[in-house]
Amino acid sequence: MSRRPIIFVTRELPSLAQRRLESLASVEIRQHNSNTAITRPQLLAGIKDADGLICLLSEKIDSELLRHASPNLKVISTVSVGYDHSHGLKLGYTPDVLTDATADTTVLLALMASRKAKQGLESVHSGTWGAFSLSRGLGTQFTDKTLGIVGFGRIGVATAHRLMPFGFKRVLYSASRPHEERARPLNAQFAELDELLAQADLVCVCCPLNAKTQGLFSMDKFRIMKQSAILVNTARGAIINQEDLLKALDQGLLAHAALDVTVPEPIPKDHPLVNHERCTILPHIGSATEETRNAMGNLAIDNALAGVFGEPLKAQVEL
Ligand code: 8YV
Repeated sequence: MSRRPIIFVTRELPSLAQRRLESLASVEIRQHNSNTAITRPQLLAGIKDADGLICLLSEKIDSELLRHASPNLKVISTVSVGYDHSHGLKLGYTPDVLTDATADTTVLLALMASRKAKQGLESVHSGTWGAFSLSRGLGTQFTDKTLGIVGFGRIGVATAHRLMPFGFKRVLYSASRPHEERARPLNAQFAELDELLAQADLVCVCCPLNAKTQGLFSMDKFRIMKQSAILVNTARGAIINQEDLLKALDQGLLAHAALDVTVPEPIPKDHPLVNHERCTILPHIGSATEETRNAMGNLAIDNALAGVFGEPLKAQVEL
């Protein structure tokens, strides 16, 4: 190629990664430099003559969009571990670097739910804290309970390692197949999902969204869960049927749902789940630390550079 390859970037990257991006000499960077979401026409215009694309998961790259892309477009580099994009081109993603931050967020939500942090925070903010009570606002603890991990990949395993020191007596995991090596240090047992749901006191959803997991948590699953169980989802909103979740919470089929991911995102502030006293929602902050977002940005840059120069990507989605 006689000219420098063009990489189109749909968003400003975290500061360190952004600085690196701006210092690249071997490629021409074109960037949608606003912190607001890129519109579809802007995205179409951006990829018209690009050789590589760095984008977010929320900017769904579908086949219609790819038809408008430059014939030179060689690589899509998503700044996410999730890759529910259209395939057909080399697709880079950012696994591993966000495992710790996402597992940390799962622990955060599990503790918030078990210790009724939402209620506590609301009482502080509304001035209804009141006199000290030995019996009000009591949560539960994890000592001697059963932990259930749904999806035993990097994030599921890291979550189990973080949670076991809280005193769980055992950990069950469900996955498409047993993972004996990953399970051994945790003494974790493989279980069918229904068996896991019947026994777990804390259920952490750590599986990818795909045709099998879309709407996986619906009424039939909530009916199996313990009424005292806590459900945490840091994976994808669409894995849970939210209408069913609302009904299940109203009917007391589970104790609390703590979600970092919802459908849609952002979830409207008047959505019944937002205002439900037994539902805690965070605004998709799973990977939102300085360290992790910079590492994701850097890995996305590495993937894009490798793609435009015809080299193997550091982290390529294998389909
Ligand atoms: C991203 C995520 O920050 O990596 C993922 O799959 O959900 C988050 O870590 C977000 O999707 C931005 O692309």
